[in-house]
Amino acid sequence: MTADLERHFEERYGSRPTHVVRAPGRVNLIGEHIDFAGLPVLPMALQREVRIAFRPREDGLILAASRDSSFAPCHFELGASIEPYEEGDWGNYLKAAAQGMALAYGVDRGCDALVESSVPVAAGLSSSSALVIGTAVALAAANHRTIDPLELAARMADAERYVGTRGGGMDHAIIAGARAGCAARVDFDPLRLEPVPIPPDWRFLVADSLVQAHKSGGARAGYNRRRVETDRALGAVVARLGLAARDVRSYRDLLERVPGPESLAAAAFLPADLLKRFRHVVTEAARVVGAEVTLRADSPVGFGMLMNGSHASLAEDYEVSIPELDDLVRIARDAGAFGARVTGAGMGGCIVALCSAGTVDDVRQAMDDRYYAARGPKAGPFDRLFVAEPAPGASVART
Ligand code: NG1
Repeated sequence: MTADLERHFEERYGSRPTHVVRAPGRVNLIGEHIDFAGLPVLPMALQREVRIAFRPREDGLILAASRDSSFAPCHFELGASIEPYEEGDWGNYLKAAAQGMALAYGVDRGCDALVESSVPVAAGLSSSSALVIGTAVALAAANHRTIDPLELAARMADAERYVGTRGGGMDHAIIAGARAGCAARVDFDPLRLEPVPIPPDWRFLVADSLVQAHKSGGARAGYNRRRVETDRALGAVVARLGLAARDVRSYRDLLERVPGPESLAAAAFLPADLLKRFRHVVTEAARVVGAEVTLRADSPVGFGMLMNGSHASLAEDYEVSIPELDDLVRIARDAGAFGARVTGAGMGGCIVALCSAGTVDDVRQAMDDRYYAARGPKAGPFDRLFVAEPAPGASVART
């Protein structure tokens, strides 16, 4: 695969690349829409990855192309204030990273780059953040900078907001800092990563609904609106409890002072839609705590129940599921999965189902028969349905 990428690079730019970066996609096992609330989450990096072959330039230009011809080649000048392309243009993720690297580290040397990716786009597997982290790692190497992965992750979480999404920091953290064979509990402010090994018999099956949720386009408004509602709910409850807003800036601050059940009781006055958002965040935070315990205890039954609870909350309270995702979740559970849930931002994209080595083939078959067969050959079977392998974080190698 990499040899192929290097050959295409040479055809396009006339000489060999000097480096290849890989940056994995991620599947979030549990802890959805709470990273931006400052609460811990439990994602895992994937074997599906973005690869960038590049060669540093003497000037500050970035020339980039993708092996996927639906993404047009682009070029721009590195700098602290880069004019964005139109909304939805993939080049904005490159610009986000480039501007972030210029602002944070003063990098001024660009590169010629060729990108390829096996992470499905707009599927909740973080293809966008993999591209951002991958670009940042390339620019760091091109400028002879060694940057701590978690520091880079924190900077790039801020940098990706360039595309207009008010996202959290989960994706960048796991993409930059994952350890092979492990999921990780990600804590925020300050960003920390605690690897948690995946027991040998656990299989996380990822299934794409084939409904795309473009966060640089349509799904952005839905994501941001929920975030605003979630913040408003917090502000109202903090005021109701007579707490000082300057002391309680996040759900994490609140839950450190007022435990979940009491916070929920105090939120009963909220209008229905805000109460739902509030309840999702508070209950999901508790599920993440339980999930880490069940993962460490090798209890897939317990973990699966928490995944099911997470899906119900995302569907009913956070309202980011869609009928296709609910179908996939139901099929997985009927076929013997311990639990299943929408993963990532939702409104399209993928589900993740926890199976054992013994049941994973049955679950996969059931999804093929009951979901994909009716939808025709829109995507190869490998593309839409695969077992996630816990991969290491982003890296760069000389060619
Ligand atoms: P995806 O699934 O990649 O769209 C988004 C946010 C995460 C997190 C999840 C929901 C970005 C880059 N990613 O991820 O921070 O909030 O939604 O849990 O904004």
